[in-house]
Amino acid sequence: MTLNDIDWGTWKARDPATLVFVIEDDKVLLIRKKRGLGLGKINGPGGKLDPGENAVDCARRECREELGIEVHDLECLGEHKFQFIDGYSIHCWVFRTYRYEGEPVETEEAVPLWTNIDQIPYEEMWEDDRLWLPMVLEGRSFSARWVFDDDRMLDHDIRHVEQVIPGGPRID
Ligand code: 6U4
Repeated sequence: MTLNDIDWGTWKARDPATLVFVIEDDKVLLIRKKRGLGLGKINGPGGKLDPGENAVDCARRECREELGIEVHDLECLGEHKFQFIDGYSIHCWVFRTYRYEGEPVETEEAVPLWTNIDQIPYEEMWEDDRLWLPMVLEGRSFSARWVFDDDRMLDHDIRHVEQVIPGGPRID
C-alpha cells in the first residue's frame, strides 16, 4: 500500500491526536510511553482528543496527565496524517513550546526524559520521527502523510507549509 492508494481528498482520521515538544535550553522533553499506541517507544507527550476537546486543549491535558506539567504558548508547527494498512488512522497535530510550569514526573503513562537536542534517540522512536522532529526543533512548519504497517513505514511525503491550523473540537 502506498500514498497513491488513498483518496486524500475525502480522508478523515479515525482518531485526532496531538504531540508536544517542550524545549528548555539545549534539551527537549521526551517520554518513554508506558501504555497505548507505541508502548515502549520514546516520543513526545500527547494522545488522542477527547470528545468535544480541541487539539490545543488535548495537548495541554496530555502533558498534565502524562508528566504533571502545565504547558503554555503552544505553537502548532506540524500536521501528520497517519494511515495504517489495517484501516486505523490518526490525524496528529504537533506543538512546540518553551513555556511550562512544574517539574515533569513519572506517571502511570510515561517516564520523562530530558534529552539533549543533538542526542535524540531516533532508534528508539517511531521510524518517521527522524524525518520531521528536526523541523519542529528548528521551528519549520510542515504537513506530512504516512502509510504504516504496524510500526513499519511504507510510504510518506512531507511538505513545508506556511502555517498549520490545529484541529477543532472532536465531534464524533
Ligand atoms: P490511551 O487510549 O489514553 O492509552 P492516548 O494516550 O490517548 O491513548 P495513544 O496511546 O493511542 O494515545 O497514542 C496516540 C499517540 O501516538 C499520539 O500522540 C501520536 C502518536 N503516534 C502514533 N503514530 C505515530 C508515529 N508514527 N510517529 C509518532 N507518533 C505517533 O511520532
